[in-house]
Amino acid sequence: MSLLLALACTFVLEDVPCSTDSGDSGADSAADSGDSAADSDDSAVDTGEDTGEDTACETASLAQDADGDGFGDVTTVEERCPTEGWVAVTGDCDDSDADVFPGALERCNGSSDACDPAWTSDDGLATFTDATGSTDQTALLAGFDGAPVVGDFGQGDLALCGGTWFVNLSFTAGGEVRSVGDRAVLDGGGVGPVLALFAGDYVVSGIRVQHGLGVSGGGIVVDGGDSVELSDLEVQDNVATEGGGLYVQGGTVVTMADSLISGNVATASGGGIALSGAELSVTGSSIEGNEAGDNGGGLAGLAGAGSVVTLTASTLSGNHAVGLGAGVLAEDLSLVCVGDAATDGIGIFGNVSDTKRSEIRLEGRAATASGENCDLALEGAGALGVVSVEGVDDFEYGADATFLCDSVGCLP
Ligand SMILES: [Ca+2]
Ligand SMILES: [Ca+2]
Ligand SMILES: [Ca+2]
Repeated sequence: MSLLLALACTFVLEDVPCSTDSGDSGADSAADSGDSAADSDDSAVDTGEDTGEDTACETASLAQDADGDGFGDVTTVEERCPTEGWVAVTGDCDDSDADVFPGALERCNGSSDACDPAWTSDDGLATFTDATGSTDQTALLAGFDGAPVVGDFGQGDLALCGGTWFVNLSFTAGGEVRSVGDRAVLDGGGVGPVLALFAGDYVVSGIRVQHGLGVSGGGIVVDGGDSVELSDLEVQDNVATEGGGLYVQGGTVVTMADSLISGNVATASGGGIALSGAELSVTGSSIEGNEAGDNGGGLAGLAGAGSVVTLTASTLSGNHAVGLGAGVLAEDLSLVCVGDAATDGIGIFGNVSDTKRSEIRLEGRAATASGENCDLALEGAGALGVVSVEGVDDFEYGADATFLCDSVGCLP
């Protein structure tokens, strides 16, 4: 028996220190103090003295809980001594994420956080995550057409899963607004701007922005942000005085990629987009079918603060202005259009003005426009496209045009 006890003691050495061997007192010699593996010689000394209290722990069927959420990974179950990191309850479907376990808050992230076998999608959920963790916004953001939820967020990440959200949201310290899974629709409810971004860095992706209403910006307003990345957006059917779809001011640098700005209306200038003192780089996007009650059917760079717009591999077409600049009105704006000689329909063409024919209108001394392989008309089109320079002349260009214009005129 003593040999068995000694072996058991050695086996459980890590978990049940043999120093708790209270029964050994009196009989164990001084040589016993170390209780190391070399202790095996103790067997003879211990004979008849152990009381049995130093037997191995009471084992149980336990699973490893690597992330410490209290639920173990069922594939790790084994019969063993109770130890920190091992628990009796299984069911953790991701033992590397402490926010995923049976009964956990279901977040908009494209997987089941509650380890629910019946889970199919997160559609209809909204989750805001900041430094303090994730909170469910689903009920908070449940507005109605004509009565959108007006909400302010600090720094953080708003994830939206599927569905339509009637909201007028403001962010004041940077963050992310994104769609997960099926494209989420943010609808301004015809009441206010859908999304307003102030100060900080932002990433906005995957959402559709519609039915917003504003003065400077109907769909998305960017004012004073440090850097803003817009990608894979659909900005449609918004209305404002200036910048029906998007309005950027306050020195912000905005990049927009793979997006559609369509069907927006400005009662004054910039049917699709208006800028005042901002920089916008557009890549792989379409600005089409927007309307301006005054100038700049697709885009307007407004007077008063210098702006820069670069259109690369993008199309600004089919827009309509009642006044000047069917496609683009450039006041305090430097416009650059970089097209593609190998592809027809990359540039600024097919826009209509009720007042004066022009794809691009330069107004004032600060306006410039340049093009490189920029289509100002489609190949084989009957009419050329016009760059109209205030008080100077109209300059005509076709497909793949290269030009450089300022307040004095255009070259070549
Ligand atoms: Ca766990
Ligand atoms: Ca977990
Ligand atoms: Ca989820």
